[in-house]
Amino acid sequence: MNQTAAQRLVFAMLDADGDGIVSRDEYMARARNVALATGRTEDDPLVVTARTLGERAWASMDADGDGGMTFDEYAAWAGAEAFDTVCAPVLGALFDLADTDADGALGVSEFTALRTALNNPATNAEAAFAALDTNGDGRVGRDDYIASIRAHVTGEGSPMGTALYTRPLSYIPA
Ligand SMILES: [Ca+2]
Ligand SMILES: [Ca+2]
Ligand SMILES: [Ca+2]
Repeated sequence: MNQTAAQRLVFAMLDADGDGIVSRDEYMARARNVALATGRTEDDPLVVTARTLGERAWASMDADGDGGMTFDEYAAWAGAEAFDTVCAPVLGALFDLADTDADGALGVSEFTALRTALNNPATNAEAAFAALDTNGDGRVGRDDYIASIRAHVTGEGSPMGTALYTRPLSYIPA
């Protein structure tokens, strides 16, 4: 999968209502939805961190500040540097919300809760977990998770990214 195709899949996930624009509300709902899915309250320090990093990421992505991000705006922004400075901290913060025992790893149910809260079908999340859990110990580490998404968005190719973002043949839009 080339980088543009990979970015289109990520953009489609961010654009929850499918209108072709990622709104600020759609983006900020991500941290809120993960917090809800993991039973955390708004004043949980990890939730506050995720929200703060999300707001910072949004300010960086919505370059013209009109409250919406088109695919062209996203594609112009996305890349290795944006990932490392902006996306990786957000993904790490969301991972931490799902890591209820704070041991730096997620089991399949925690991972699926995280990714379904982020708009991925459960079957994709389970396939992504299997692709990432290469030693089969039933756990996925924080660094491996972030590195696999980085490989996807920078076009290096990521079995986990392909499993996570590609819609299954049976996918029927809601
Ligand atoms: Ca939208
Ligand atoms: Ca914009
Ligand atoms: Ca854990």
